[in-house]
Amino acid sequence: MTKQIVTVPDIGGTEGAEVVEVSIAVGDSLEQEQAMVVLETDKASMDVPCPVAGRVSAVIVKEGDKVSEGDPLLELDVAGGAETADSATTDNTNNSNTEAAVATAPPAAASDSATVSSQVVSVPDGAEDADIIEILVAAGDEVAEGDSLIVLETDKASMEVPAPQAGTIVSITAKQGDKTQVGGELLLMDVVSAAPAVSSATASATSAAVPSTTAPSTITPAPAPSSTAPSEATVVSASQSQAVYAGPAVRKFAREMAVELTAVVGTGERGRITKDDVKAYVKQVMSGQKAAPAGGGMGAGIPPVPPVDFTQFGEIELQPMSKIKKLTAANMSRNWLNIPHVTQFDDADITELESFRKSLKAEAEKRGVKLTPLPFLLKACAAALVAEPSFNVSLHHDGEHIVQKNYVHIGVAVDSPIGLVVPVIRDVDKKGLWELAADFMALVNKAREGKLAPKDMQGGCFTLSSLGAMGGTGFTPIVNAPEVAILGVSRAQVKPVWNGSEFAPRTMLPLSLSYDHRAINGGDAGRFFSYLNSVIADVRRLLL
Ligand code: CAO
Repeated sequence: MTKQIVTVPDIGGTEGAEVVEVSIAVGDSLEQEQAMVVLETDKASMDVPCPVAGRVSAVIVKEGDKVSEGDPLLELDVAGGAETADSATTDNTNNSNTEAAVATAPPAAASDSATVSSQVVSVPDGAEDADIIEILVAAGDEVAEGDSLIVLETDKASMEVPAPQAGTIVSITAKQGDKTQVGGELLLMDVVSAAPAVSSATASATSAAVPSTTAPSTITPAPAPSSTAPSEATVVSASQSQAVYAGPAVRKFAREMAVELTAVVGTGERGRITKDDVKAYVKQVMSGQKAAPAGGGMGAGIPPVPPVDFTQFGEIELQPMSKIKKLTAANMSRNWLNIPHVTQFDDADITELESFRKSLKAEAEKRGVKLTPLPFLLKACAAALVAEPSFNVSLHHDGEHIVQKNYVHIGVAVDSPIGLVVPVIRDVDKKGLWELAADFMALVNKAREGKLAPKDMQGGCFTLSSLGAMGGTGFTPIVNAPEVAILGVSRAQVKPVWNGSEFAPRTMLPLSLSYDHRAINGGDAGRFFSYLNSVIADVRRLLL
């Protein structure tokens, strides 16, 4: 048994590749070619396979480390005299680097006179039969050495073909959607080189498997993976779903932006995620159209619902979503994902309230207002918010404070032709029933005519959402952040209620109170709800 250090293989001359995944641990028995570590440069991700079978005795690198060719990755106990599959191990006993053949490759001939020559960039070794999925340059473009030219994709991985030298693109032979062939021409470029033959830059970008004996006018740049890595850049890491299709540069960009790629919808071919898709996702999160995950980063780890081609099941038509609908969808998911909801249910006895309301109907008509149960409920909620101020708060964005409000503005969810809107009635605690009914009617009319101004929908402390006119026995409303609670109202029904000696017919109103459990605890909610119910059951209490 000998100890061997496994080092970073030839990675196309890249310095400081990032260790993005370490998939082995001390004590693991590794097969030859088994993936151990995933490295990522700005051009490609690659699995580093184990060059020889053995047992891991030490893991030298950790995720996030930056490594270059020859740096130690791990130490292996190898059965005596085992031959390494390639140059990626160093015998610990004599520390001789078996990559000498690569390291000592003859330097390119120097030349004093710079010449411009046309160079063909061909399909990299090992990238045959890949799809050409993106052409990143056009004729006339100037590129620097290492700039990505073309993106290829096999069924396992995608890779970017880098420019082997700085130069100007002359023509593009490759076509998006084509399949690559062994040594097939991708594009032609003019390069300025110190020598007409393959330059040292080319030599460093050429892997050991692509010797510098390649015809001088043809450059076959190795995509970042070396001959010791699989022939394609493996872009699927353990932390990101196998279903994610994205190039290495996009993955790197996504990591920099803390975006979990599983949450991004790809618009490229076969759902491939492009940099623009990541940017669009970030934009949506920043503008509040998409839920920012609770953890603060972009990646909530919640996989998106995969797109479905509904035409395979029958005829469909695509209808555009209104702006309000899109905004509601974004706000609902933001609130649903960010707020730990609790919903409590109760039935309020509105028998007396209903007879009082009916007794006021004639007067309401005279005043030109419609008196539904809602203005009464608004008044009762305002009283409960005053009695239980723990509900009249918002969580401060610094995470250190609670904002206690000394005003009582209440929003009412209105189902309008353009979508769900929530106009806010101000100072509900200070207004009488008639004034509230009139304010409410005015706002509902404005909402239905699509005339609400942004200020009409701002500043709410609490929301009332009534589906009472439509039916239903209960629902769980979603808290309308930054508020911390919402009351759902369902359809009142006459029910037999035990009064201690007999069942009496009572009009019972089903209520559901959802609250943000970060701001409100169960005790507060219990007190708020029972006070609310007591006021609804006997509106004379509003005078107390
Ligand atoms: N139980 C029984 N009847 C009720 C009732 C209840 N809980 N609430 C209202 N009614 C009655 C009213 O009294 C009225 O009958 P009368 O004309 O005989 O008095 C009738 O139902 C129609 O009421 P309305 O709809 O005109 O008025 P409203 O005050 O109840 O509601 C509004 C107004 C704007 C809140 C409502 O129309 C609406 O848009 N609700 C949708 C809310 C919503 O979509 N919420 C989102 C759900 S998920 O969070």
